[in-house]
Amino acid sequence: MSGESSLLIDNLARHGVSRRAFIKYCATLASLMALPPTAGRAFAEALAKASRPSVIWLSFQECTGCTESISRSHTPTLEGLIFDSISLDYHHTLMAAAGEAAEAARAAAMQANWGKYLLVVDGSVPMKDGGVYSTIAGISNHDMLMDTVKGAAAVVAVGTCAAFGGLPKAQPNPTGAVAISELVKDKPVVNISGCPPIPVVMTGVLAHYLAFGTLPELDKLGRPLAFYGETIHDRCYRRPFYDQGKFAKTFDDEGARKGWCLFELGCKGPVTYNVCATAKWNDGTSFPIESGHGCLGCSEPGFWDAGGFYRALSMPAEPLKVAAKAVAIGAGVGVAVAFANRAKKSVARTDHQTATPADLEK
Ligand code: FSX
Repeated sequence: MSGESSLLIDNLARHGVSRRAFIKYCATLASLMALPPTAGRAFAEALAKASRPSVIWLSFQECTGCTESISRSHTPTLEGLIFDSISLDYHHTLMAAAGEAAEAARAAAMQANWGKYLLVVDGSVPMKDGGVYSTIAGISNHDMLMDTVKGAAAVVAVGTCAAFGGLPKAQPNPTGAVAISELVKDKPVVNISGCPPIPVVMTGVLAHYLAFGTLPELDKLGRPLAFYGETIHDRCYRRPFYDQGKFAKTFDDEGARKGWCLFELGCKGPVTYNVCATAKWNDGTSFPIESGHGCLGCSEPGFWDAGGFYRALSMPAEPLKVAAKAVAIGAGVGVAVAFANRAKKSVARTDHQTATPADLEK
């Protein structure tokens, strides 16, 4: 080992990342989390002083879309994330080793960082027939998860498959797929849902852990409130058309051409919590509704069976009664306080929702 500093800011500098670019990344995250400007700077300072934690990433029943998504993360890039922000000691999809060599790397990472490493999991776990439907190096997903979680500080369930069961759990669920939180009961589990999740949400949770050594405030489904505190509908640029009662009736009628609300074409934005409408995809280029297709509700429990993609929700086509409760956050308030207030604001809004995820099942 060299005597090089393990501080994040020093690692970034060694890899040619300027302080300016780093501050810009922190400002982007702070903005997505609705933190006040001064909190963004405090966030940057805390993150700069962070050391690299060890991360072990297990992939079970999934389509690799989650890894594909984070590898498209614009700031930091996946390379930056691996080499500068975290020490990714095991990731089957990305590492060169396989089989016994990969398992040796997992064991070594666990032993060297016992009690401190973050365990990231994507994909659900097959429980039927002794878990034979998905194995790695002859080890069932269940056994690998339960073995690896023993020395973990916390678990991050990435993607709706890991968070809620997702596509593998869709009827008739031939493998008996279950979510990570159904198996892990003695460690904190953060659910970063979405099929796949938005890259900046994944890196945001890791950045929060790096900066403060804690996991962010979560909603009742275990998701970070900063990103899942409001519905797609609440942040959608087509929302004014919903409020005016202007709806597209087909995908090629006049309303569709004018960009009216897609509610009657089955958009699940009113009952789906995520930041797609503001963070967007592909470096902030667009998101499904901006491309003319309704939200599928992929970040909610019950996706895919409960989607009913082209069936409208059974809720009134009138403006949602959302609490217009202002949350005053003083400019001098610290980041932790800002997060807490953000959580309260989100809960207040949730309390006033007229539709719930249960609508997805109708
Ligand atoms: Fe699932 Fe992810 Fe959808 Fe795919 O790892 S959330 S099927 S994007 O790949 O798990």
